[in-house]
Amino acid sequence: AQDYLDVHLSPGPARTPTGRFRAALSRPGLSLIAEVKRASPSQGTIAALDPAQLDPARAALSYERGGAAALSVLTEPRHFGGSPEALREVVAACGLPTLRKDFVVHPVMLAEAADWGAAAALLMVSVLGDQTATYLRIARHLGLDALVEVHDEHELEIALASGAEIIGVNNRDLTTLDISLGNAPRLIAAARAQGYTGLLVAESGYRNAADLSGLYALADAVLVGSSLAGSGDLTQAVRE
Ligand code: IGP
Repeated sequence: AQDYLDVHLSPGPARTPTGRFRAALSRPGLSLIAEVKRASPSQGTIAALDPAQLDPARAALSYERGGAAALSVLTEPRHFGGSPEALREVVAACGLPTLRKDFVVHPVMLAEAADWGAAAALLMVSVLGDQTATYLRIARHLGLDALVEVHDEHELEIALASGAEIIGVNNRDLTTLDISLGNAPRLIAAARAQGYTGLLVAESGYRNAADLSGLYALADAVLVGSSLAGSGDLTQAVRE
């Protein structure tokens, strides 16, 4: 049955995994994944202090100069102001490994990510449920790393059982949009306590260097979006 799935759900040619996204996150210290995002359900259109930041490629280059290890680009248009072009432009302009950030609900979205030059794609356990392991296999077949996102204990169990090599814990509850900065540390500690040896990423709601202080001894990477568009000091903070 798995062979059938691998053949029939894999909508693109097999590619050799580069592991570039994973390698960038596994460097010593807290790696920054900087997110290119124009809008969000919680904030509406994100105001940029510097209008140049509204151009995806220019934003990406400034994040690279600021010390980001990897990039995340929203491709979802309706709620996040994203587009395939934003991802392609970022990949063309910037050498950092880049994640396709979208609500992946079909394998073809992973083939698109690979075609557009992404090194990784987001897989949300809240969306994929017990299909997460299947989507992970398809991502690997296409040469992509996967960031498997969870928000609570139940989703963490599914992610751990799926064989995910990178697990992200979202501080934002996507049903209420509420942020709780204690959520990522709590679930990251729970994953380590269960012997998980993969990479762990804290996601969402970080506004300044002080917000990151609890993460250094705990997480491999932090994913920051909105606050980078408005202020330049977080990339500096993470590099030091
Ligand atoms: C970034 P913030 O609060 O720094 O802008 O958050 C990122 O974590 C957030 O955009 C995000 C997201 C998602 C967006 C996390 N998981 C899933 C869309 C879909």
